[in-house]
Amino acid sequence: VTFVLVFSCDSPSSSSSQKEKQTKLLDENSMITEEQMDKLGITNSEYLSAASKRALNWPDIGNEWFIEFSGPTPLKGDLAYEKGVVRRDPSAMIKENGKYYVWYSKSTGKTDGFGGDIENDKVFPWDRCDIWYATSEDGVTWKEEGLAVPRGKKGAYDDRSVFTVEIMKWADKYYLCYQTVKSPYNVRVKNQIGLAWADSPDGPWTKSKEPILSPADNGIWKGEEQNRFLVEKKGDFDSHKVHDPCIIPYKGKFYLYYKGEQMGEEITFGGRQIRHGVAIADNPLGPYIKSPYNPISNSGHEICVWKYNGGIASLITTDGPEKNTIQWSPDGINFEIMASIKDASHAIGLNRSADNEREPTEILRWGLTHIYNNYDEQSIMRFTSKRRTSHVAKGEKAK
Ligand code: AAL
Repeated sequence: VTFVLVFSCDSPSSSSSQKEKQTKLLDENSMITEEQMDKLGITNSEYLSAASKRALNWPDIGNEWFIEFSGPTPLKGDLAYEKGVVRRDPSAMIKENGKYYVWYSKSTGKTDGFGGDIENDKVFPWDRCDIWYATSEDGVTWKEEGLAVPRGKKGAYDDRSVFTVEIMKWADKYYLCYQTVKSPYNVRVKNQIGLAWADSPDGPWTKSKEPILSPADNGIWKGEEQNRFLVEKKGDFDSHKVHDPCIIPYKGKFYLYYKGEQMGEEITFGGRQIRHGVAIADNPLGPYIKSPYNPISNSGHEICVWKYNGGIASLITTDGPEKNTIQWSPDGINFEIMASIKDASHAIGLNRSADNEREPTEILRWGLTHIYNNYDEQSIMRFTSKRRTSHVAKGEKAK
């Protein structure tokens, strides 16, 4: 429902206070009801603030998607904090052989940044990573099982780092999709997405010879300086980076959700220009064709998507004007805000063994996340979340 408001301006000289008084609702269909006024706490329908006008346009949704996160709390066993080690960006967990499995980026050593010898330094905590995996019976105490997917040989598209991995199980096969970077890792480097597959979650993994997704090539850098903010033309939302891939089998196809970073990224009123896109394939191995509807979000950071009620839900965190929302789309493309939340966990590894359809956010009841112990060390942690339907003080009864 769109509320159309008319300001009848009798003469160009009408004062703004007169105009406010003349605010009227256009037609019966968009009349404000007593009930709406009462629910939204609007004092006088003839004096609608900009905020009240926006509130009147809010969709009529309940609190079914509204949740609060708790944690993060440390994991035990091999995934507890380890000195000098980066373990980050956990994949979703799948339950196989009576155990949870998780894959993640692992590297060691301090992070040097971009100021030094790029060829030999470690520019980011996620530089010089390989993909490792661990298992757990209870999701709290983990055993690191070993290396799953290593970086490629010198000259390969993934020779510098393989990281930020996701798992998909489909037709008794396992697929890992992940970010790849080729050396040298300078600030203008474009990364890609790789894929590996196996008949068992314990591998061995076969890597795709070519990347399955690359950034759009329609941006133009300005000059030769290694500066990602200098552009002649920015290009598509994913002209610089394709990050955080996650493949969901959906409607007989494979939807690869990813985060895009744009050449010449700016800080806007919502923060960094980070958006999500989707590329769709008929086969898990690809080819993945980017949707012409991209970008499909105007905000977000790490991809966190799950199936619910015939559609796809998405947790949008960190960047952009719609950060800290949970969104849902009936078709995997057209997302609407279902809840505005606070303090969501980052880089979530969802529990894919959860009963998704039990309620919209069932899959978020617990899962994995990561924290920065410091810029050189990161560890995987655990979060929980719960629905929140009332706000009561100690000793007070909910309705
Ligand atoms: C994360 C993710 C990607 C980025 C870096 C490692 O939060 O968005 O994985 O490349 O940071």
